[in-house]
Amino acid sequence: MSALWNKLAGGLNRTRMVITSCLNNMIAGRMDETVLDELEEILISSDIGAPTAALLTGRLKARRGEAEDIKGLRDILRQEMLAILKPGRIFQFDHNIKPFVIMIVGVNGVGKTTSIAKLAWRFKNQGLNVILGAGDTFRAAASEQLLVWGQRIGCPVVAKAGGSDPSSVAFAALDSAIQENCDLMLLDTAGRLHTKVNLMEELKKMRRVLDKRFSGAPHQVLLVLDATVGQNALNQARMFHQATPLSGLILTKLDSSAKGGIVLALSAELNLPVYFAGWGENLEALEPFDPEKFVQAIV
Ligand SMILES: Nc1nc2c(ncn2[C@@H]2O[C@H](COP(=O)(O)OP(=O)(O)OP(=O)(O)O)[C@@H](O)[C@H]2O)c(=O)[nH]1
Ligand SMILES: [Mg+2]
Repeated sequence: MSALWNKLAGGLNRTRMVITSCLNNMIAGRMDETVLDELEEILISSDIGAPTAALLTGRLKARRGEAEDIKGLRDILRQEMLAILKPGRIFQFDHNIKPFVIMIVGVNGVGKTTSIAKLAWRFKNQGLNVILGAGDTFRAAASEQLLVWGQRIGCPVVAKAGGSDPSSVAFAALDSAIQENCDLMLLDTAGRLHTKVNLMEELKKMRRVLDKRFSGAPHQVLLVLDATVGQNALNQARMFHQATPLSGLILTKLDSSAKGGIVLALSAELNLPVYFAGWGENLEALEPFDPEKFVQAIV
C-alpha cells in the first residue's frame, strides 16, 4: 500500500471498526432500526453527509436478504459506495490537444498552488513539457511562491507584477505554452478577492480569454478542496460548480483529516469525481484517487 492509503486507512480505522460492529449486529439477527440508525450515524460522523448516509443504509436494508455473513454485508456496502463513486472516472487528458490547459480553482489556503507544483512534477516525470501560469495576482507573494516551485521542478512559470489583470497572465501563459510547444499548461488562480462575486466573475473572464486565444481552452477546470473542512467542502464545490463548470476535484490534506467520507458526499450530490488526493506538503504527496482502495479502507 502506498503512503496515502496507509494514512487514509489509519485515519478511517475507527469508522471501519464501528461499521464492522454494526454489521456484526445485523448478522446476529438484530436487523432492527436501532442498528441501521447506528450505522447511519457513524457514516454521517465520517463526513459522508446525511443524504448519502441515508441512501447507503436504505440500500443495505433493501439488499439485506442477499447476504449470509458479515462479508456479504460488507460487499453490499462497498458495491453501493462504488456505485456512487463510479470507479471508471480516472484523470486523463487528450494528448492530441496541445497545449492541454488545466485551470486550478478553489478558495484561499486549500492547497491550489501546492497541488499545481505536485501535478507539474508528476507530469514532468512522465516526460511531458509543462508550463505554469501564475494567475493569482491578488495575494502578495502568490507569484513568487509559484516561481519558487517552478525553479525547484524545472518548469517555466509565466508571471506578471502583483495587481496585474489575471486574465492577461492567463493569456500570456497560453501564448508562451503555444510558442514553446508545451504539452500541458497549469494555471493558478486567486482564492480570494474583495468579494465572492468578483472571484467568480474573474474566473469566467479568464475562461473566456483562454478560449479566445485557443478555442476549447481551458480543457479542464479542477477544484481543490481541503479535506479537513468537512461538509464545508460540499458548499464550496456547489458554489464553484455553479459559477464555472468543473471537470473534477483534488482533495488535499488527507494527512490531517481522519475523515475521507466527504469523497462520497461530493460524488453523490454533485457527481464530481475526485481525481487526485494530496496528503502532505512534499511534491510526492499526491496520488490519483482510487475508489476501490477507498471503499476497502472505509468499510
Ligand atoms: N498537510 C498538508 N498541507 C498541505 C497540503 N496541500 C497544501 N498544504 C499546505 O497548505 C498551505 C496552503 O497551500 P497553498 O498551496 O498555498 O494554498 P492555495 O490554495 O494556493 O492558497 P492561496 O494562494 O492563498 O489561495 C501551505 O502551507 C501548504 O504547504 C496537504 O495535502 N497536506
Ligand atoms: Mg495559491
